[in-house]
Amino acid sequence: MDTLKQLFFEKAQAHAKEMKEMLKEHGTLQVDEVTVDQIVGGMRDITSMLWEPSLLDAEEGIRFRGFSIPELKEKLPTAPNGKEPLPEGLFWLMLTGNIPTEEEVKWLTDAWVKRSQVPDSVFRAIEALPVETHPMTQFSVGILSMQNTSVFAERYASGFNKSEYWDATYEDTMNLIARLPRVAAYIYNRIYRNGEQTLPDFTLDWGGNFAHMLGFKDEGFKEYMRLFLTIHADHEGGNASAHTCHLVGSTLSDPYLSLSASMNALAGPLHGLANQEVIRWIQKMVDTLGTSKPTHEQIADYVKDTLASGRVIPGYGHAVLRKPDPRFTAQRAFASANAAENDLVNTVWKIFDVVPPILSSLGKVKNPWPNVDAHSGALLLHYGMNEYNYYTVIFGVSRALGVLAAQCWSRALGLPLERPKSVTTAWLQEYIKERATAQ
Ligand code: CMX
Repeated sequence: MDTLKQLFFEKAQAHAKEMKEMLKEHGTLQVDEVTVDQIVGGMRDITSMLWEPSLLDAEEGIRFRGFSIPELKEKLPTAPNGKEPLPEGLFWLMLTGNIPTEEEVKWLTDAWVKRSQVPDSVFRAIEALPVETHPMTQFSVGILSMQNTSVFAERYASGFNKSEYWDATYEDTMNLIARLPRVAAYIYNRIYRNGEQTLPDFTLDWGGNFAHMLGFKDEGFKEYMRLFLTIHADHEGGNASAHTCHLVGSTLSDPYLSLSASMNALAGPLHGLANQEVIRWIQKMVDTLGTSKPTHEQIADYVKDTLASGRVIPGYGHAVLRKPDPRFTAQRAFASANAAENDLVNTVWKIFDVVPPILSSLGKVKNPWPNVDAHSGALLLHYGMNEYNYYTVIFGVSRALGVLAAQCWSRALGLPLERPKSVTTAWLQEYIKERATAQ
């Protein structure tokens, strides 16, 4: 058994024992209540799901196994001469709860290199799609087309013991994560580089090699990619991409089926697609105003026009957060150090000055602050990646780390099929009537 698998197995076994005892003693303890608003309003804030890799606090933002983003930046290993955390380190942390050493991260980089061979049939499946198909659709198809290599599906078909589900899930997770950068880069080069592929450089780390395969030589871009792939990896379990992976996986669909579904959720404009929408929206503003340096007043007028036309301001608002997203703040700090002169970056910062008071003045927006998607596009563009339809794919490569680490835990803890209760409006009306008569 490899080092990471052994460590995960030991942690998971101890955890499963504790969980069993907790359920035996406290299984009936009430944790939450549900209102009519929550049933109709997208199940906001209902505590009803187990998710080990990370936990979100509305005021403070995300913590991965207890560590905030600034703490991760301090504690996780970096590339040689680099300053940004390596996503390998975050995956190790999410899976085991331990901050890895440099040697452990190096081991993981090498393990992913060894597993990174992508079957040719995957490229053929992608090539069968019209080239103008959205990159997220191509990505989802690429992931799905690897499902025939699922260790979980193969072992399930031959009838394996449920105590071994975690093992096959771990194998699929490691293989999938190892292959994703190549699949994602293939799609980028297919669509935007006339099919000219850059082959992997196996001397690089996972994120650095992804940047390399996308055709970017700049060390700054590689560093940004490491930061990007770390901070987008997980945001507890209730967000649409994580929840989708969890739900699909709960039917014992294997990690390929689950991740492909998760990517389809990430591809929605209220979720991951917002990073492309932010840049589309800013570029339209810049084109309309005829300047790459809009003033605060010009931005405010443009924001009001967008709202008046019944559209949202992309990159702002959040279903859970109630403060500026620390993932936005981390990218702002990176931009201050590396791209402070860039017009687009400066426009993103001016939008940050302008949008929150306007959204607050509407009186209905619960969180007027920027989310993770408000800043990423400006930095990608700074390094020359101007194909904004592709941005969500990079988010997806990162998100795989969190949702698949969570799937390993779900199978190790033997979590059951997810099946919440739904009701009809007539049922709610009847319930309200009954409660009124009872009072
Ligand atoms: N611009 C304009 N209006 C907004 C808004 C925004 N950025 N954010 C929220 N609102 C509106 C909602 O549309 C809703 O209006 P109605 O009552 O007329 O339907 C009202 O304010 C209340 O919404 P909320 O409770 O504050 O927010 P939700 O939990 O319903 O939605 C989110 C959260 C992210 C979908 C929403 O803020 C939004 O649409 N933001 C823009 C898209 C975006 O940036 N998404 C990325 C989120 C991060 C990610 O998942 O990647």
